[in-house]
Amino acid sequence: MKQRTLVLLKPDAVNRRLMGELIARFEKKGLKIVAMKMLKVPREMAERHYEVHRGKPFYESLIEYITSGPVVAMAIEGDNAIAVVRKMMGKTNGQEAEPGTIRGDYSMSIQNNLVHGSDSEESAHRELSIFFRPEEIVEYEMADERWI
Ligand code: 3AN
Repeated sequence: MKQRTLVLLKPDAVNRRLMGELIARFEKKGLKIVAMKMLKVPREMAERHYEVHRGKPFYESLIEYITSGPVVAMAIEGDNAIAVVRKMMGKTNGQEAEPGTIRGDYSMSIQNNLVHGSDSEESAHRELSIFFRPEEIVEYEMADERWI
């Protein structure tokens, strides 16, 4: 089933100069980037994005982290894209994430774990609408689509 998901390359990914490597992983997997922008997330937007975590002990620190520097937001499309991206990200805690996953290969932290990917269709829909206006999502066909 074709799905769209929101992926964020978080401030640690940008500051560690890992943007290109991480974007390349999603491209090489055969996923399709249909929107992409760099921005500094305003506090109000971060609070909306992380509203399910409000009240948790790590909430304030999470908001501080995600607003601490630029992020890259992407809408990524593909067959079962939500689960595929989550699998590529690995477990939340970088120390437990399997090698071969993004967090398993590049993160030692539970908070500074480089990427965000929506965890359900409902969150994907909600989160995409926080970061992108509908007209910012680009409909196009990849030349190699039938090989993927
Ligand atoms: P995931 O990003 O793996 O879906 P969530 O949705 O449970 O993880 O948590 C959202 C973000 O909150 C994580 N990416 C991480 O940055 C941060 N986080 C989650 N759990 C903790 C924790 N126990 N301590 C600090 N930060 C956390």
